[in-house]
Amino acid sequence: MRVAFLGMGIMGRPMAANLVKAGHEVTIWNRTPGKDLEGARTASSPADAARGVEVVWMCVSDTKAVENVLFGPGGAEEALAAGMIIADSSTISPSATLRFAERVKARGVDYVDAPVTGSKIAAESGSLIFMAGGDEAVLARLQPLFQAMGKQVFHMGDTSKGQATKLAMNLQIALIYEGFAEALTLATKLGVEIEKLLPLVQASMVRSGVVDYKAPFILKRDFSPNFPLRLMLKDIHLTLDAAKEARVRLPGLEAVEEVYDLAAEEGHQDLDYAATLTLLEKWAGVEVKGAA
Ligand code: NA7
Repeated sequence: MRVAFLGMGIMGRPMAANLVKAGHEVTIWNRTPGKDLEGARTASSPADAARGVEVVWMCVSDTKAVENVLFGPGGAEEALAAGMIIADSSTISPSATLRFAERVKARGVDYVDAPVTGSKIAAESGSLIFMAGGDEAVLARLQPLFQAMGKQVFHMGDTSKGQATKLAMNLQIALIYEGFAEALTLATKLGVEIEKLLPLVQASMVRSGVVDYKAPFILKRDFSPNFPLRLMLKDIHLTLDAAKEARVRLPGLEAVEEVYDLAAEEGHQDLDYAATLTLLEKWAGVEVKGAA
C-alpha cells in the first residue's frame, strides 16, 4: 500500500521501517529534519507526504502534535482525498480524536485511532498490540499494515474507543509500576535483598508483565527511555482529563501524578518512567541494588 508515515520518534521510526520491510511504498515526514529512513521517501511537509497515498499513519507526541500535523500549516488535510484513511498510533485525547475524525469525514476520509502497547522493543520487532477504534470495514483495509507492525489488533469499538482503552491500560501500568517501585524501596530499607524478593514476586500472584519487563532494567540501573517519563506523565494528564469529563474519580492515579510531577521537576522527564523509583529511593535514603 502507499503510506505516509508522520513522526519518526522512538515508536514511529521502527514502525515505518517495518512497513518498508513488508514491501509497502512509504513516505515519511518528521518535524525536525534529518530523520531519513532507508527505503522510504522523505517529504517536506505532512501535506507533501500525504499527497496520493492510501493511508496517512501518525505517531507523534500528543494531542497538539496530531492537530498540528493534520490541520496546521502544510498539514495533511491539504492533501486529503475521498477514500483515504487516517490512522493514529499516538496516544491522545479521546474527545479530540472524535473532533479530528468528524473534520476529515467531511472530506470523505475515514479515521481510525490505533494506539499501541508494547514499547520500543515491540515496535522494533513488529510485535506491537494495537487497540483500535473505527469502522470494522476500514480496519479490515488496514490489515496488511497492522500485520507488518504488530502481532494483534483489538477492535474496541467505534472511533475514539482505541484512545479510551489506551488510557485505561496506561492507568494500570502506572499504578502497577508504582506499587512495584514502592515495594522495592520499602523492602530495601527494611533490609530485604532484592535478589531474594524477585523470585518470590515471580512465583506469586504479584507477578505481572510490567514487573517482568522492568525488573531487568532496574537491576542494571538502566533508566534509558523505552517509554519516556514525560510521555507517561502526558498520558496520566490525559487520563485525569478524560476522567474529569466523564465525572469519574481516580484517587490512585492522582497520587501517582504527583510522583511523576516531582520526578519531572528533578529533571528525569527524558528517562524511562521506571526512573520514578529514584525519587522514592531519594526520599527513603536507599538504593535498590541487585546483580546485573
Ligand atoms: P518521541 O520519541 O518523543 O517522538 C515524538 C514524535 O512526535 C517525534 O517525531 C516529534 O518530532 C513529533 N512531534 C512532537 N511534537 C510535534 C508537533 N507539535 N508537531 C509535529 N510533530 C511533533 O515519542 P514516541 O515515539 O515514544 O511516542 C509517540 C506516541 O506514541 C506518543 O503519543 C506516545 O504516548 C505513544 P521531533 O523529532 O521532536 O521534531
